[in-house]
Amino acid sequence: MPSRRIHLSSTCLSSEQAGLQDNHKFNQLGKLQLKKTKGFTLIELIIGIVVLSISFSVITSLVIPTTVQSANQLHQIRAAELGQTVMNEILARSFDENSDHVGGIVRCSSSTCSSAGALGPDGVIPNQETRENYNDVDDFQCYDTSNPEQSFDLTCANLVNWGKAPYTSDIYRNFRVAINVFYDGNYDGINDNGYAVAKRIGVEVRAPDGEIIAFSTYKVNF
Ligand SMILES: [Ca+2]
Ligand SMILES: [Ca+2]
Repeated sequence: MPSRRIHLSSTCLSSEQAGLQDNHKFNQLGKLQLKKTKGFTLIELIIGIVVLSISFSVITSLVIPTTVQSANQLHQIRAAELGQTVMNEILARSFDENSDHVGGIVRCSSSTCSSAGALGPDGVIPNQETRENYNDVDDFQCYDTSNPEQSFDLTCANLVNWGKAPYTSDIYRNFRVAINVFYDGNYDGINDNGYAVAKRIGVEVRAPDGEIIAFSTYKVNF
């Protein structure tokens, strides 16, 4: 009999303990639920901001250079178009002021062609040739050999307003052109400083971003 009493007492204690454990679990669950609904801590927010900042800086460093490259490529394409247009206009003219401008059957010689120092627009100001009546390739000479950068601002060859009249659109705004024509009989790109059978025509186009793209070709005295 005593052993049975003890057993009952033991059963009662277990029930109480079970109740306490249930209460403990309930409290823990409540704490968890509270934790879930209380939001981010300050440290979590700071970590999030840092991660976002790093992500944005990576994205920006990838996107911006691509945008700049696209702009550069657009400038290069338009500079090539402008350079080709200028070159075509120059090549449509005769080799020299003293060439036969009609048909080119008779060509000038070393004694009759313009001297190296006389290359450029012919005539004396105010009756000097202008772009509308240039008749030989070196009339377009517009280059300061002592200061090539200055060449882009020279007013000779009427090139300051290149891209405007007679061109109907102003699509080459802020593009500049410099033209250098000289005798170069052995095609080495070096000025012969005297008569030769060929003239080198150099056209440099400066894009709005400052990049200079150079073109060159030769007009031969046929
Ligand atoms: Ca001329
Ligand atoms: Ca000339």
